[in-house]
Amino acid sequence: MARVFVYGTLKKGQPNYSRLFESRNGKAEFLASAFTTQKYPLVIAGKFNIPFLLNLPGQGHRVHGEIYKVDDQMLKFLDDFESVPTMYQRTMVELEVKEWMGKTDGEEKPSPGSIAEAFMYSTTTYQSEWPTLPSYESYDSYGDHGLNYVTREARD
Ligand code: PCA
Repeated sequence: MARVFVYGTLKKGQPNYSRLFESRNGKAEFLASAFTTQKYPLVIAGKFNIPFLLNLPGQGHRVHGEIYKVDDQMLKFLDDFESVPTMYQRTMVELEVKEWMGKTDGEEKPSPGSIAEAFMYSTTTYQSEWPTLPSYESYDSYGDHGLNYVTREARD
């Protein structure tokens, strides 16, 4: 079992959320809403409007997202889906819990403001202009920016 922090298209209501709940991919369980303790640039880039969290701590915003508990099969599926290690790298991130909703197997529920750690899909290999793109605190594919994510199925 592992914890994964998602900030992009895998969040609830976003275009890839359903991948977390396709049983052939493995298992996932929502644990908490959270945000990064450090600031990072979260930009939307490329012709498919893909969200990327650039591994440049200190720039941008404290990024909001969701923590899921996943089994090994789902972690492998996500690594593959996110094209690790070429497109994204799976790194550890420190988070501040907003609201813990999930089970904790006997332990006390982490309270709002407590610190948690999880994997996330960030990128260390990006184009030089990406850090100058607008950065977002909370990703929404359907936001005012008009940069709707282009799903895999819709790419040619
Ligand atoms: N999927 C991963 C990384 C960016 C994306 O769109 C996520 O939601 O965290």
